[in-house]
Amino acid sequence: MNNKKIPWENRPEGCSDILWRYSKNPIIDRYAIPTSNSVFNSAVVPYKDGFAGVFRCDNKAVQMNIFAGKSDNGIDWKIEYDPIEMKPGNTHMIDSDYKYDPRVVFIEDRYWITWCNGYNGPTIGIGYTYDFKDFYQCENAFLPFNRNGVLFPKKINGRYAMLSRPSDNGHTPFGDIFISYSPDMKYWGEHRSVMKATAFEESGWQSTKIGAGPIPILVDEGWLMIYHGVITSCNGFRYAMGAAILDKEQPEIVKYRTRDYLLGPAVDYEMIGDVQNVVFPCAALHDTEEDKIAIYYGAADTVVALSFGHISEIVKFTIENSL
Ligand code: BMA
Repeated sequence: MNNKKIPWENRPEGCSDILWRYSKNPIIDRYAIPTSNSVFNSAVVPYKDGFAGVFRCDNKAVQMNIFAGKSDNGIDWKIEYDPIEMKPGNTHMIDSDYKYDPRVVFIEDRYWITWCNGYNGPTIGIGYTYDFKDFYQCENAFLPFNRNGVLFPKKINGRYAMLSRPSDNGHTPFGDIFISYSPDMKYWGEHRSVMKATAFEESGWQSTKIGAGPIPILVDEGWLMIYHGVITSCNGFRYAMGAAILDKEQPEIVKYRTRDYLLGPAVDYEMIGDVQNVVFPCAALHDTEEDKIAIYYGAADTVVALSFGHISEIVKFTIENSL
């Protein structure tokens, strides 16, 4: 990997929140490339001397696709003007009516990408790249309908592991997080339930549906998983983010899970946009030694924003405010 510092800004004076926003948010504008209507729900990783990413750019026909990008500092991004063209990976080329909400993770020798793939409805697409130039598309992980496929950064008990959220073909008024395992990134099974939406009176913000966000991070207490939770209000869905800690060896076991959200839509670019009141985390950069995390999230389905926190504080808060 690299020694590049992750983006960072100290907690503002007088703020006691566990996560705080970057003062120059949003970091990526909706018109970041000439064809885009919106750029949001995107994923970044350390790459060579800087960072690389896969970005969700909906075009002005509002067709959803994913685009590669590079950055020196993790904040200023140069996104390719053309969408990623996939070549066949571990199968012949399969249909993809649309691609959105990518996640990216380095495992063993390459960067794996998962996304919501349009194949007779949404399901989880899988691909890989070594260099963010050539991309290879593999078998879909699951049958439709499914969204929010998030890989763990290493094999667990010798198998790849992926979180996902079975859904419907529309805007899905339900949704729990499951885990599945694979020996080869092609065949997925041993599907287990991980975490459900909550009872409204226990924790309203995550009572309609939940979905994994960034790649889980290994900490002493287990896998730190940042996720989104949704409440149905008179005005429709509201997306906030929280954290959970999953067992290291058996991630289907939830050890702790926040009752309170860590960051909810509260500033203009999160509350106003193509879809109001959405914060949707898809990636995080972290520095364990410095105890820092930078979480990338889509705001109002329109732009990309950045928030910061200390890993130890998120873990402590999750344990002390657990459901
Ligand atoms: C989900 C997905 C996300 C989107 C969210 C809020 O179903 O489509 O891409 O951010 O809804 O609109």
